[in-house]
Amino acid sequence: MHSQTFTLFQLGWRLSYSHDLTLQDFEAGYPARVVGVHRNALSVLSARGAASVILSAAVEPAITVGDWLLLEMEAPRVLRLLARQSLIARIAGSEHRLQPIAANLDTLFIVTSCNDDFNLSRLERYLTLAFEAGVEPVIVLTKADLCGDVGSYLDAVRTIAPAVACVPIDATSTACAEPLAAWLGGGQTVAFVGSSGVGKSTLANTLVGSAARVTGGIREGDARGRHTTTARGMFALPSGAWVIDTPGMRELRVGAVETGMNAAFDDIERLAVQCRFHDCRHQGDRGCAVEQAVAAGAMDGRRLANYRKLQREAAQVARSTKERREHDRHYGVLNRHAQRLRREKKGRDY
Ligand SMILES: Nc1nc2c(ncn2[C@@H]2O[C@H](COP(=O)(O)OP(=O)(O)OP(=O)(O)O)[C@@H](O)[C@H]2O)c(=O)[nH]1
Ligand SMILES: [Mg+2]
Ligand SMILES: [Zn+2]
Repeated sequence: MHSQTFTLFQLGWRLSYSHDLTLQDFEAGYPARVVGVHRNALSVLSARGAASVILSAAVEPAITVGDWLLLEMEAPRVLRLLARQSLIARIAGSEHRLQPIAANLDTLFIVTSCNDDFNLSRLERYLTLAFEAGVEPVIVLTKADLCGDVGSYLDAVRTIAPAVACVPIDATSTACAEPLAAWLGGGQTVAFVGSSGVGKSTLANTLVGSAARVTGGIREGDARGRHTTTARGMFALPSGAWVIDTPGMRELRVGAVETGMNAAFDDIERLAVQCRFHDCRHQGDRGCAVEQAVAAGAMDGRRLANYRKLQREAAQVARSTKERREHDRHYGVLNRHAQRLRREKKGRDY
């Protein structure tokens, strides 16, 4: 575990988190940041140092890496999950549960390689996720050293996200720290997402290694800076930034991401205003400005198809969320009923 201690601000604390806390809260507990999630326990860091928190029961909503908790003063127990400033989550399983990936990020590094992994529709998906969370996306193009034509990849990204930074790197080289430095300042939190094998862990290790050599803070091979690069962990770069390396995801299903889609597909949204019908589905509808743009070659048909696909997914999730809410409400009523019976019984006993 980290032997170092950090101030709250070094841990990424923002004043806005305190809005969620009362004076009583500060008397009962103290804030700590989740740096590791295990099956029945959490690793946390706070101004008091490192601690392990045993989770006694399933906590709803599921706590994730990057979360801020209020821990009990006397024992490392969770009093409360502090309101998240951002959450990257995906939809998992047939029940469409929201599965948190990382919380309280400043930046999302969307990692893809200059090879067969590169896929504009997948990038649009990740961009939607970042915009939905209100987190700045940066597209990191790895394996640029193995590619003879990096320019064509940069051009392709520009067609879907002209305002998003796109940084080609060789993740195995210490030189990659420099073009990424703007997002890796002290107290900044960045998560790496992308398919398996694109170089997320390689980049994480290089950033730890290169920065360590620059500052001389951590010896080569020292376990301190390296050991949390496991499945669900967050660790500090010697620059003071926090990195969350995630395992590659085979599929990334998004939830109800209307805000994110509006931002990721702002060109389509702008055109849609000119469609004849305000509820135009941009799919064979009469007077559709978006389809006209595709026919005229001003809009990529692939992009429109991907937009529709994400919309369908979001609608499907919204439907099943409603079903689940009804289900939960039903069981909630049963639970409350059972609790009242227990209380009444208890009342009689005493
Ligand atoms: N030449 C070169 N090789 C790279 C680069 N980035 C990653 N690699 C290699 O690609 C392989 C996979 O890299 P990882 O860092 O394990 O990929 P990952 O994204 O963490 O994969 P998962 O953990 O499965 O999600 C390793 O052999 C790396 O050395 C790069 O920019 N240039
Ligand atoms: Mg990895
Ligand atoms: Zn339309």
